[in-house]
Amino acid sequence: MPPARGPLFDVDVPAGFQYRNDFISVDEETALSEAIGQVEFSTFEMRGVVARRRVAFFGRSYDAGGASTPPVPPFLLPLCDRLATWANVDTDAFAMALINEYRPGAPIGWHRDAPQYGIVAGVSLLSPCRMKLRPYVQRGSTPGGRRIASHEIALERRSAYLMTGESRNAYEHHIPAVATLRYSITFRTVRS
Ligand SMILES: O=C(O)CCC(=O)C(=O)O
Repeated sequence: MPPARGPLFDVDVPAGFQYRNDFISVDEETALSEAIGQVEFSTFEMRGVVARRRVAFFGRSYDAGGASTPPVPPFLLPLCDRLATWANVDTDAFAMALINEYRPGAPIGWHRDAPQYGIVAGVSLLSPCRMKLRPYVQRGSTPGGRRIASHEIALERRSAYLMTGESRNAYEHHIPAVATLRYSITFRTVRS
């Protein structure tokens, strides 16, 4: 049976996906981008390939290849707090944060977030992009070939999304190459 879907205004999204425009103000976007400008980014390998985006992990991260990660920096805490209120979890529950830096031409490939994580909350800075989603199937369990997206959502700059439930667990997502610099800030609850 195909996964259930939920309506979002006039956009069809998988159940459990929520989206809000203007989640942060222009001034907040400027302040966050300036602070991110001081962050040290690293390269990241996805399935053995060095990604074109760069990353900065904080808190209880399972993606840093065993390297210890610094605590979530103070400049991210008000945003974490606001997203936690929206997600209806304690701020402390968002124990992991990731900043992705997408320079022009950088995408993020199809993936489902690591199973150690629960809810994913993300904010987009500086540049819009499109997020594509499709039902997740175990790699190698279906014949090869191109699988198309079942959903496509415009993520405006200063917007936020929440991925929970079906959209988080039964779907994978991908962002095609961006045209201009984009940062995303994502927080994840961590399963103990
Ligand atoms: O840039 C985004 O909003 C998506 C980030 C993402 O999918 C990830 O970090 O796993």
